[in-house]
Amino acid sequence: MKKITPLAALSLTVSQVSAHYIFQQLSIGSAKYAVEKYIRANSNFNQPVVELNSTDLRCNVGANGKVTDTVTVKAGDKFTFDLDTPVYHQGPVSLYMSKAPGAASDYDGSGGWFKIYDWGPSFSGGSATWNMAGSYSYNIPSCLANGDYLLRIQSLAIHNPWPAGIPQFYVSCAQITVTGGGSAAPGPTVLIPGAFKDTDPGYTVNIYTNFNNYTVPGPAVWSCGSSGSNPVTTPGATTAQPSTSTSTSTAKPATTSSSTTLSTSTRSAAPSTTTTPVTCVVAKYGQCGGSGYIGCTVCASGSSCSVSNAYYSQCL
Ligand SMILES: *[C@@H]1O[C@H](CO)[C@@H](O)[C@H](O)[C@H]1NC(C)=O
Ligand SMILES: *[C@@H]1O[C@H](CO)[C@@H](O)[C@H](O)[C@H]1NC(C)=O
Ligand SMILES: [Cu+2]
Repeated sequence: MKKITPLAALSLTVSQVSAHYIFQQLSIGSAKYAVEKYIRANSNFNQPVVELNSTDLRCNVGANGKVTDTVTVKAGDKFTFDLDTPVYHQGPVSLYMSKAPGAASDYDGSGGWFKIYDWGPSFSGGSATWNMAGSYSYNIPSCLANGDYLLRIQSLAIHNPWPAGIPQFYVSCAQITVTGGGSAAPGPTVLIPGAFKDTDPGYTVNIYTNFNNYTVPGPAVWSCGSSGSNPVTTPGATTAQPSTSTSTSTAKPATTSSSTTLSTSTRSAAPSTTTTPVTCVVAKYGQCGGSGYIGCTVCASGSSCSVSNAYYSQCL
């Protein structure tokens, strides 16, 4: 006879659900939708995901595409994620996107993810402040190719320093259809799980001791001014500064030199030289191939291009 899971254990779990927070409500422009409308509903209330190797890191526990509705957003337009309770754990908040091979509602998030923004810390007088808010707004990159995407927001809570504490990921995904965009190839992209490691300085850091600099985990931030295939720097420690570009640019391959990108970087992905590299190189863990991928396929030395699935090959 099968052993029955004690119900006591289950009810204990339920009663342990304490108030954390969750990104639960989406707005497009000034239109604010109902809670969980266009945002994938999760099954763990407002608790975090802590396992770095879990597919729950993509869109949260139980958020596997049962939301059938997808909202249309014009490239360049503003979106907002509202929380049930404002973020109150220190750590960066980041925005990611991943293009669905078909409908966003059918997509499991197994393809490549690129990052479009980080809210990192500001350091001043030996201490850091984080942008802990009840809502976070940004704009869909105006050069982004049309189609269905998952739009993912993540608060990485590092208030209980590793390894005694385990950083917590508060994540939600919205299902969007981008229209009026360009033809940029965003990158670098990463897989989730895989993008975050317990060796990342931004994961293991103790924010209470000698905390003077911070590198937000994950790939470099991509924007319409940065190439999808060259190493780019991360505007990590900037204040919230949504792109206000309204240019619905004409189709233009993302080969722009990174010389005009923001230089408020806290990351030194590549020495910033004044000369443009002759050949492209994808950093380790970056995307180097996959269906629809048109970026660089040369992996940094010490890594080689390995097929993860039909949509994604990664330098490993
Ligand atoms: C994830 O890591 C934990 C801890 O190392 C391990 O117990 C678990 O089996 C792993 N799960 C997967 C899906 O690899
Ligand atoms: C701070 O900078 C040092 C030197 O570049 C680096 O080794 C360290 O990983 C950084 N810390 C964080 C938390 O990013
Ligand atoms: Cu919490």
